[in-house]
Amino acid sequence: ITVTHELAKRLMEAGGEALSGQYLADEFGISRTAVWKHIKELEEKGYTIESIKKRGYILKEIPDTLEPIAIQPLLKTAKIGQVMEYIDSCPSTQILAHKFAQEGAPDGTVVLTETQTAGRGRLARKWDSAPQKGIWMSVILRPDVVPQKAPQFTLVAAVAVVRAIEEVTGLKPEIKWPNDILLNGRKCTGILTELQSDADGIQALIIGIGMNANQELEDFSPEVRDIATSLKMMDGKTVDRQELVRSLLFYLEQYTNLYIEQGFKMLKIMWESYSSTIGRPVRARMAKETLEGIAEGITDEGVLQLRTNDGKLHGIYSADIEMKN
Ligand code: BTX
Repeated sequence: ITVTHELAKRLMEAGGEALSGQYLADEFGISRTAVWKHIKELEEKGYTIESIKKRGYILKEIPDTLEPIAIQPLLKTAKIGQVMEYIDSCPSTQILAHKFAQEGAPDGTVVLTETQTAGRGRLARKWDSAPQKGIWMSVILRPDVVPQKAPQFTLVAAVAVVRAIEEVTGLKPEIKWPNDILLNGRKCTGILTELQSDADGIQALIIGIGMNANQELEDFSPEVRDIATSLKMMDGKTVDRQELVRSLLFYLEQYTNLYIEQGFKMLKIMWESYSSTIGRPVRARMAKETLEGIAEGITDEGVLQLRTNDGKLHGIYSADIEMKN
């Protein structure tokens, strides 16, 4: 953490109160001129800082960027996001995260970008990632669990996403098994969990989260306009993306810890309470077949239980789910 980082942190924490140049100089053990230089550096990054004679510096506005300097100071996690890689534009944060993981990036490393040129969903589908409008993020985790448990992290992440959206916007999203977060039946977030494993087990889990935050309808490509929505489109309010990232990382840490320590039981209850799938008639499209029936629940392993009309109960590990009316 650099002095500029620390300075940004102090100004953010001051919550609109002035901090004097002398106070800051003493805190950091540098001269007041040096403090002023760091203030200028923040201003060049787009921070609006008011300096008032005899009183000091007040932070007025932070630019709408997902740079670590704008996120980390108020981050309430012990692990996730303590290392953050930020890049203005990239093909896909998943690709980058895989590379960083192979190079030894620590547990909890977060990769963030403003836009992706080749954002991806499951089965090589495209993920629309409008510049500066969403949260396009991959989180590297190195949990000590067997590879079979990897899909459950998608469910755990889904609960974290819902909690973060609720906390920051007050909106009430639903989860569609396994990885869609919906508002009014439209997708506002997608989650993609990928795995690096070898004979010793999981080397890294790469959890990709794509959240539509501030898009207007025209910001989406025509192919997804009928199925997608953003938080802003739901309540007309521009959401603070930095706060959303912080909240998301906080809950992701809470719930992945809970999962690793206590298993899926508690999270299953939470997941089911947010689910739009359970208890409803659905159609499950899988690679080889399509089944219709009632989604009765998920198992402790996160497997969807689907009862078809002939009374048989099927365990579904991976599928696209359509709701039937
Ligand atoms: P999925 O396969 O469940 O969903 C992909 C489908 O969702 C697409 O085929 C399209 O119909 C629709 N779609 C595409 N873009 C959007 C969007 N922005 N909003 C709503 N619907 C959309 C879901 O896969 C997993 C997505 C993970 C995305 C993150 S972003 C950060 C990370 N990097 C990366 O390349 N992927 C992940």
